Amino acid sequence: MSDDLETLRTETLAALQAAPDLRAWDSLRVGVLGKSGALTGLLKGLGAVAPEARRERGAALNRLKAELEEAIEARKAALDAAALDTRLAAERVDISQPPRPEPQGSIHPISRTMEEIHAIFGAMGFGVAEGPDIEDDWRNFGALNIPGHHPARQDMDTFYMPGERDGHRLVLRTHTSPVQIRTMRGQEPPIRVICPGRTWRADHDATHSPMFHQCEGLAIDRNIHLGHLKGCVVDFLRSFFGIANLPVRFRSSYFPFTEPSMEVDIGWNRKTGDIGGGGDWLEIMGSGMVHPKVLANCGLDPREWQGFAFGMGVERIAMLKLGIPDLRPFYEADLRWLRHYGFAPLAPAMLHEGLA
Ligand code: 2NL
Repeated sequence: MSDDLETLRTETLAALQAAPDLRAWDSLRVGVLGKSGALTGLLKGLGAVAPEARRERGAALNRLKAELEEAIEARKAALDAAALDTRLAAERVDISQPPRPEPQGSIHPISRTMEEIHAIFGAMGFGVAEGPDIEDDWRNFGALNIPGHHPARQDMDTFYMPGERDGHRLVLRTHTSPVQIRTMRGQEPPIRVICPGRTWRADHDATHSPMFHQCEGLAIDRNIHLGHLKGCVVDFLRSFFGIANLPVRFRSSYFPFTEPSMEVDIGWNRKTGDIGGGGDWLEIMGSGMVHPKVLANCGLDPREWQGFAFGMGVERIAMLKLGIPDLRPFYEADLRWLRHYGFAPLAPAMLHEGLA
């Protein structure tokens, strides 16, 4: 190989090894193999070489070109690998690090309370029935034996909606009883359902909200009697409050849709607010045997079918169980209140926990 080719070879190989990065590598490549590169220039000058020396020099130039091309590609591969190593080292993830805490939502105490009611009655064999918030006044009042002159029907307590259905005025349901009317009219007994849901009354102060929640329950079968009602309600209350010997009292009362009707009281301490002992009584729910007229309104023969029903306010029993003093924050979406009174999303609903 002639001296000028040997020099080009040595210098290029040395410069390649010294090229610190892909930029330096690329300008070196262009300087040797590019359009006006050193080797390209020598190839172009071949024509001016004397014919007797041209063949040998041409062959030497081509060998040099092949060698340099290979060396240049090899250097690129080495630089690429080094760049990847640097990046991998810089971007390494330490999988032993604990995860960063993320804000987590919580279950609203109303939802949680309804889940607990569902879990307890579910274990007794009750299913869940739901219905629309907008009802007609026959399902909300008439079918339940609530007379037209009843104060609950007056405009001051009930939200009446524009329009009508089958000649009946539309209302926002004032209780979840219309769901039970739908259930009795829609399926054959035996029936065991609870009906949790949103209810509406034109009432707004510290202890009343125009929107609130109720859970009613209904069992219809042959030969259902007051003993079944008392057994289910006492078991429910003791399970819900987690107090095995919770005192429960049934006090005779009146509802148009049940006969006989009973208010249910639990033992508590009026001074401390503690549920359980204390010698005082607190009204907690209403109950009774479904009125024969209500059964007949649903197409059931009262001589064949009987049943019991009950109803409770979800906010009220949630406040008592959880020690929540004020009704209004339930609907204010205050994150501090929700974090304080909310429940972990994946915690299962309690089921007969705390019973001795
Ligand atoms: C209360 C009282 C009660 C019912 C609700 C009911 C439903 C049908 C037939 C008969 Cl379809 N009764 N529901 C019965 C007794 C009491 O609730 O104080 N609720 C907060």
